[in-house]
Amino acid sequence: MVYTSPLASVPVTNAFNTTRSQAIFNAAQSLMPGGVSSPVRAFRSVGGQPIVFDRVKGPYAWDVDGNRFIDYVGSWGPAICGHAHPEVTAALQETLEKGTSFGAPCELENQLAEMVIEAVPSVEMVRFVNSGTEACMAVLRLMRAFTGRDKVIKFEGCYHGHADMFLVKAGSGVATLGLPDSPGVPRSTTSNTLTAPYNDLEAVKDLFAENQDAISGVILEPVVGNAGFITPEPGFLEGLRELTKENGALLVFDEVMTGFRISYGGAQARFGVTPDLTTMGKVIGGGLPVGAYGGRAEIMAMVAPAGPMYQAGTLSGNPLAMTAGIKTLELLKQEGTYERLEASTQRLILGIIEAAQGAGIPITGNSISAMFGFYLCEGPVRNFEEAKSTDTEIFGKLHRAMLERGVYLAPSAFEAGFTSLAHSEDDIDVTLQAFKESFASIK
Ligand code: HOZ
Repeated sequence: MVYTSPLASVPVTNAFNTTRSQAIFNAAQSLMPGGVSSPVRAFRSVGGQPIVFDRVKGPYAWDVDGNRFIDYVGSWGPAICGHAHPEVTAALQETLEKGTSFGAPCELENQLAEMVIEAVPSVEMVRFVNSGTEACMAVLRLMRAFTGRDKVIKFEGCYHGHADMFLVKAGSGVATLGLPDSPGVPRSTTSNTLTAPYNDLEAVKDLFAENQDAISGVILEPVVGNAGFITPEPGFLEGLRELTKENGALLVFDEVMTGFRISYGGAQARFGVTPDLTTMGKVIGGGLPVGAYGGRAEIMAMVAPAGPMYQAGTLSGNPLAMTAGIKTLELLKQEGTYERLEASTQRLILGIIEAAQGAGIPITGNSISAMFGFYLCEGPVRNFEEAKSTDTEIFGKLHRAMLERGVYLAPSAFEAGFTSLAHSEDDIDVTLQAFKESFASIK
C-alpha cells in the first residue's frame, strides 16, 4: 500500500488555523495507536487535536499550517541549546558523511564518555544506550545484579520509562491519562516494586524496616519532572543517601530530565548529593535518541563484557548521537550558561504566577535552572497526591488559549516545562503577555 498524504486538497493559510494538522492527525488514527508514537503528545488530557509539527529552530516550532509557536517542550528536554542549533547541525552533517551507525567502537564514544565522567560526580564509567527507558531498565538490572536483591523502591509520580517494574504509580503519560498500572505487566514483576510518596523519608524508612536485606536500592528523579514539577525538600536527598548506605542498598538518580539541565553536573552537582548510579538521556543526545547509565567503577564492572550482567544494543554509541551530544555539552560548558537559564526561567515562572493571580486563579509554581512547572491549585505541592489537586480542566483551557496565542506548552498538567538558551527576553515577554490574556479569557 502506498501512503497518500491527506493534505493534497488542503490549502495553506496564514491565520491561526489547524486544518492541515487535523487532516494529518485524522489520517494517523488508523495508522498508529491513538495516531501517535508516544501517548502524551496526543493531547488527550487537554482536549482538542494535537498540532502536527513541520519544523523547529531555536525556541520556535512551526506547524504544518504555518503557525509559529514559542516552544516550552523542547522535544521533552533535549533542546536546551535551542532546536537545530547551527553548530550541532553542522557537526552532524560532517559526521553523516562518514556513516550513520557502525555497530563497532568509535572514538566519539570515548569523547562523550570523558565529558560525562568529568561533569557528573557519581559517574566513573558509563554505558551508552538509546533512550532514557533503556537506561533505567538496565540500571534496574544492575542494581539487582550488584546487590543480589530483587526489590526496588520508587516514588509515586516518578517516571523511569516504561519497563515492567517501573509501571507502578508512574508519572508522565500514565499520570496524564490517569491510567491504572498497565495491563500486560506480570504481577510477579511488580511485586518487587515498592512505592513511597515523594519527599517522605519516614515512608522509605518503614519500607526498609519491613523488607530487611531485600531492597536493592532506591531510584528517583532528584527533581520530579514527570508529575508536573516537584522539588526535593531540604534534607530529602541527603536522607535517602544515608538510609541507602545504612541498609546496604544503592541510591540511583534518574537524571534523564535533570542531567545537564539543572546544572552542568545535573541535580547531584546542584544539591551536593552523590548517588551510586545515574541514568541520563535527552540533553546528552542533543536531539538524537540517546540514553546512558553510569556510576561507581566497581558497580559498572558488573556490566558485560567486563562482567556478567548482560545488556546490549545495535545502535548504542552510534556516531550521530555521540556527535550531537558532544557538541551540545560543549555549548553548555560555556561561561554563564546556567546563570542565564536560571534567570530567564525564574522570570518566566514568576510572571506566570503573577498572571494567574491577576485573574484570581489559584496557582503554585517553581523553577530550577531551565526547568519549571506550575499547578493550578493552592500550594505547596510536595508529592504526587498533592499534585493531583491541580485543576486539569482549567489547565486544558489554558493550554488551548496559549496555543491560539502562539505558545506551545506540554499538553499535560503533569509534565515539567523546559526553556533553552535560545529563548530570548523578548520571547519570555511575549509568552507572559499570552499567559495574561489566556488566564483572563478562561477564568
Ligand atoms: N515521556 C515523555 C514525557 N515525559 C514523552 C511524551 C510524548 O512524547 O508523548
